[in-house]
Amino acid sequence: MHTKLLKLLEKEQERQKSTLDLIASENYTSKSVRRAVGSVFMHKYSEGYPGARYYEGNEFIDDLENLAIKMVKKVFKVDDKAWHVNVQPPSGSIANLAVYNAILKPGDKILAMYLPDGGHLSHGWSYTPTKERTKKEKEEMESSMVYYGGKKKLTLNSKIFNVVQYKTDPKTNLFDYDFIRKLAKKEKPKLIITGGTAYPREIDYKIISEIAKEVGAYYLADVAHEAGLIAGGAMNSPFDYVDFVTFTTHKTLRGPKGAVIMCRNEYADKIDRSVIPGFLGGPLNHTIAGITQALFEADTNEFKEYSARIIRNAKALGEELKKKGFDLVSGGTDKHLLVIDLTNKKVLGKKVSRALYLAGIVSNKTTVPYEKKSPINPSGIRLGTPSITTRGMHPENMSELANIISDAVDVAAEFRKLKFTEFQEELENDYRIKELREKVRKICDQFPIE
Ligand code: DSN
Repeated sequence: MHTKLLKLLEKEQERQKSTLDLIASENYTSKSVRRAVGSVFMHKYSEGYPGARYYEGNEFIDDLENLAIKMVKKVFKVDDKAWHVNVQPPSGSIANLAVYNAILKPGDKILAMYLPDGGHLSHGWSYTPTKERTKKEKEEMESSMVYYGGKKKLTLNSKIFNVVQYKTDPKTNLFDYDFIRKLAKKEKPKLIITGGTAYPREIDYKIISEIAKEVGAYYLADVAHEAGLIAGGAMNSPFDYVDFVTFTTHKTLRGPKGAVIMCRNEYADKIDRSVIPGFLGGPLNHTIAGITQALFEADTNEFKEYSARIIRNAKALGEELKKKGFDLVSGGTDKHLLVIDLTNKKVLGKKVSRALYLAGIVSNKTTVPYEKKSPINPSGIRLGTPSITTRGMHPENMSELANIISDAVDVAAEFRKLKFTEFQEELENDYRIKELREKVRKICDQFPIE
């Protein structure tokens, strides 16, 4: 390897080893997953599907893709005859677009979760810049429970489809299923989507499927965040209720970055033709190999225990943070992530996530429900436990972690009035942040990664 590249690789390895990753959508893969991804599978072109490829030389790639599909069905415990699997989408966004492309026509209506409440860009997002917003749009963004979008169509799907978004209840930050039912009856969407990146609670797939049936809509559950927790039996499975499931493979499922579409068999051809030639040329066979290895790892009792512990850790961390006066969106979590509204701490997400990073804790800023600030400097941070659980941490370790987080936020609050660069300089030199950084290093040594 070229020394310049090797140096970067070593630096990134050291960064990962010596920091605690609390980004809810990340994880550490096993050496075996990394070996599969770094393998000769990456050299091969294999446009098409097993048994029907455009290029020669695909006999083992066919076996690989069939094995991946078999393992997806096994791990998610779906009826082999009722469900179809496509393991080729390179990302969750492409997987979602491929579902829309398979079943919708331009102009069709999609009902999905509001992005700032924790939905996802790939479910459609448009907005009107603050200065140009009408009173009605302002009200829609800040207090209404439904959002009809703005002038600026930021994502391809919002340019093609008519996206309406439901929000959480402003008092509880939970979904109000009666409201979603009324909205669906009024809007008559062609597709209802659930799932996203920052809704800390279980989603009631059964109720949404009933609503979808009542209004004649397809139902897509995007379980990118929950996939590993569903595979491990720690969260409810959507498969009895939905038409389509999409998920990424690198979050709680602990594989390489990639994605999977699952659909009821009747949509198999539409989905496959939507993925290729609709979106892809050759699939990333090395990624499919890594996903297959991750699925074998997910098909074990260890993984079952791991996925349950991710949630126990998140709950324990949430409780410890609450003791420190942190305000958790929806009051807690049913899964692997916590969304903290920092409004009462008087310092916003951008500065807090930087303060935590300087202390060795990697997180991300996030919007909170009914967000009033810009997404560039939103009111919240999101914390997740998949990676620290992979490191071997348990609920009893969460109090120490909460103390470090709380102390770092206190320091951030002290310097909150400084401009961002000055704030960062001040914190880099602050002895308290340095002490916290040392504590984090010790935890990293105590719970090493492979
Ligand atoms: N970027 C992912 C997340 O952090 O949740 C979603 O795509």
